[in-house]
Amino acid sequence: MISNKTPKTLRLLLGDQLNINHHWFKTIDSSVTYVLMEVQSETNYADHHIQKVLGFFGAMRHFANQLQQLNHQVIYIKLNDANNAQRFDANCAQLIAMHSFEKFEYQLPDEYRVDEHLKQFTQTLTIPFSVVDTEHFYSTRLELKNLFEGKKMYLMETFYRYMRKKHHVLMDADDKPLFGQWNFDHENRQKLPKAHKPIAPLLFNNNLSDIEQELKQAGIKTIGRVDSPNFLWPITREQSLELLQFFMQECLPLFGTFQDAMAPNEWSMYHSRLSFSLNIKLITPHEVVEKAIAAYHQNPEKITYNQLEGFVRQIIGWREYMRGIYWLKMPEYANLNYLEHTAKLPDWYWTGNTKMNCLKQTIQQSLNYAYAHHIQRLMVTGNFALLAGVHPNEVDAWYLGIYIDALEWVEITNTRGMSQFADGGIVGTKPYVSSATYMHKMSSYCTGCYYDKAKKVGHKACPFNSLYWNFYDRHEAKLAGNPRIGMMYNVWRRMDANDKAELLQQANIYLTNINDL
Ligand code: FAD
Ligand code: DLZ
Ligand code: SF4
Repeated sequence: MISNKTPKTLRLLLGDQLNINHHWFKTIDSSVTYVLMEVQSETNYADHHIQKVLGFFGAMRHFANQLQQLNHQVIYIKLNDANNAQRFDANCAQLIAMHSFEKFEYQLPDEYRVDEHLKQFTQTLTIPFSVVDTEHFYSTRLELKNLFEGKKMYLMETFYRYMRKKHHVLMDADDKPLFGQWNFDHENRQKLPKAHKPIAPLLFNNNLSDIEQELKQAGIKTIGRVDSPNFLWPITREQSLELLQFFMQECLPLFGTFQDAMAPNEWSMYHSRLSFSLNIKLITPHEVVEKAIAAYHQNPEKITYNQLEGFVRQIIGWREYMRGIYWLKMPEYANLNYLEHTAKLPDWYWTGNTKMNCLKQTIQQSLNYAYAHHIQRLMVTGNFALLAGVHPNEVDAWYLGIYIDALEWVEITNTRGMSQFADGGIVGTKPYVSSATYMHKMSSYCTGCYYDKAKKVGHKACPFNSLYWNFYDRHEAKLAGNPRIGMMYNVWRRMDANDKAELLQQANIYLTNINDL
């Protein structure tokens, strides 16, 4: 006789799989046990920011409690538990043997590394196993690959339009983009006016001091600072929804306008700071997009369409696109170094102790809050690392550790691809480099900086200015043919020979003394 009884099942939940609306949790089944575990394989694969580890553990512990309160059976392995084998596979194997589980189930990991780890683990099992979707993203892992099958270019804009059409987001009844245009960026991206004070960010005060003690006890190496009794990031779905609501009311009306603006001591401006909640799946991209559209309809005078479109593009465009590229190109992607960069990351990336105000501000706020907004990541820290010729492995390691939202699937495509051009143009069509001109256009960092933004060479000349030309000169063979930057090579080639030599000499002095800048 065939029995209909569910086999005694162990279901693994990773730290970034905290989606309470997953179909797994719709029924209470006494034959199913969920396991969440704090393990050193995850705390130690990078030098993480203390706020990142606390955020993950705090959210995982809350989620486990929530499941228990809903009457699900849960095993929670804490970092310092006596039997913790400190790896997903070893802990699961131990539990399966100890409790005689008859089936093992897990959700698709977002990272290639963990995906491989769990695939290998399941090959060792003598019980049946299965893997299910996380039910979080708009697109599947391979949807971008299928869309671009046979194509040489993987344009984000093509993917974005496909997503808009497929999910009928910001489309009219005739399946055309609202207001006849896909992209309203030309109305966005202004500098912050002098007298303008951005809204203060909504902060939480979760007490995570116990977890901080446990990390100390275990000797986990972390970077950055934290006020652990008043942990400021959301760690529950309720808090994430509160932050989402705050964004819609207070930030979305100016999101696009000041999306690229930077100012000293303003660490989040009008950005949503939802990336952590999204990446650990406390909220879904669908609900973020739906809430933004609803907020626009409720208040069209306050939230103009360009703000809404700019924001929606980040979520269904960039975020899903980066994930698609990741699953298309891994594992090769992690070794790409198109520009053959070899330098070390300057020491001050870990302290913020540099005289360059833009870098000092961005790095210090990253150490204080485990956060910097997109343009700070791209055009300040990323820009400098690229100009300085830093090896992409070093740049990746820094980004993977320092930001609370950093998970490889979204970190590496942004860092190695968009920011460092190490993929030779898969994600971006040109390297994002700039001199002090851009920094001054989009920020007020240059005012009050030790260096002079207008000087290219000599005492106190802004390092970005000579490093910028040095970068183009060094990579002429690889970049001059790029139609988006050919114009810069015309300027460089027409420049007076003495001026060129002086610029290269200045760049050389800065690169040789990079730790003293
Ligand atoms: P907002 O500006 O409010 O944007 C809303 C949301 O859009 C974000 O929460 C995010 O989910 C999404 N989004 C926006 N831009 C991107 C993008 N380029 N790629 C993917 N999603 C995007 N994002 C991460 O989530 N994790 C990372 O590890 C990460 N590393 C980055 C490294 C570099 C070098 C660069 C240039 C960007 C990186 N990003 C990363 C993308 C982006 O900077 C962050 O998503 C964003 O700053 C998070 O802050 P926010 O939630 O306030 O974003
Ligand atoms: C980032 C992180 C950290 C620091 N610690 C843990 C952990 O101890 N246990 C866990 O399940 N997840 C952790 N995470 C998130 C994982 O790295 C993330 O779930 C995988 O990388 C996804 O592939
Ligand atoms: Fe940065 Fe140069 Fe401006 Fe100083 S002058 S803030 S180093 S761009």
